Amino acid sequence: MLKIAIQAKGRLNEQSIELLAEAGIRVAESKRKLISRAEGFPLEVLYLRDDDIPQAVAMGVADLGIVGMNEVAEKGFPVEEVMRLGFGDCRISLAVPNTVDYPGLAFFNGKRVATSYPKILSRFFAEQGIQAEIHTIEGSVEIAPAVGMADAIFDIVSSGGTLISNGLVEVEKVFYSESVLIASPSLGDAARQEIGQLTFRFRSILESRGMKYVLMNLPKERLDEAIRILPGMRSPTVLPLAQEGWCSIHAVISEEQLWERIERLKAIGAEGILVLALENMIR
Ligand code: PRT
Ligand code: ZN
Repeated sequence: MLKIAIQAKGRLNEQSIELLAEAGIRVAESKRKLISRAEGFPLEVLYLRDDDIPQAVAMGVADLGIVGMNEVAEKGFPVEEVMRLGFGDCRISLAVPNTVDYPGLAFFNGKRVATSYPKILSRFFAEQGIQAEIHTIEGSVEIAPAVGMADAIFDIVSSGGTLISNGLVEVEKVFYSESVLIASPSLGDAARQEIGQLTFRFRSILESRGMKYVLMNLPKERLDEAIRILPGMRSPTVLPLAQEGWCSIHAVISEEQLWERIERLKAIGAEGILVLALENMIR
């Protein structure tokens, strides 16, 4: 049976459990548990701190893990990135006090930079030929400049609100991250096959996000024009209507395209347009 490590509590915990649930896999919420058996798939769930997940997977304590790319890159353990999971988006950026007149990367030469991501930062500085002092601190990195511990910080940013409320400005976006599914590199064929079943479910879920199922009635003579407007998995589904000269068209459209396409379809005579949520799209 596969073992998957997820974050016990924190930003990725809920969405990891939600993704599993959408894939038909029910797991206990962590609350003081270390390990639990899932329902709906042969899977054991290990609840860990996110910092420990890359190592647990590299050592084979867990076969799989759900964790931020930032942790994978910082820890540097040998794990396979199986797929990106589309949540936990953030970036790791360099930020300086808003009183600094920032001249570009050269600013960091000889400066003290506080971070919880020293490896990613030192790699970046080495590539850019910058010589700075990196101070590793865990937590509350954003207050380091105000208390005189550092001249700048290198930290996770998502909305940017934390930087602003600490009088800091984001000046270099260095590393983009989202949650990923990682796998132990030493897995056998049987485990890989089970992982394939799991990732098939995850891919279907991710692909159907942001998609809508659209149905409408249309005069048959405008069908060719409608097919050119509508994308589809292969092509739109066309069904006859009882009323002579009319048909019904069904198609899947992304949310970004939805309104523009609907306006064009209305313009060629589409009526009774229904837009439905799409639960899952299995290719
Ligand atoms: O206890 P454990 O070690 O498991 O959790 P943790 O406290 O180390 O991590 P946690 O739960 O805070 O974050 C887990 C993962 O979520 C991170 O490793 C990232 O991959 C991802 N993530 C996404 C974030 C953010 N967005 C984020 N905004 N992690 C942290 N933040 C912090 C950021 O540092 C800032 O201080 O949230 C604060 C608010 O950000 P703004 O820019 O929205 O204000
Ligand atoms: Zn952590």
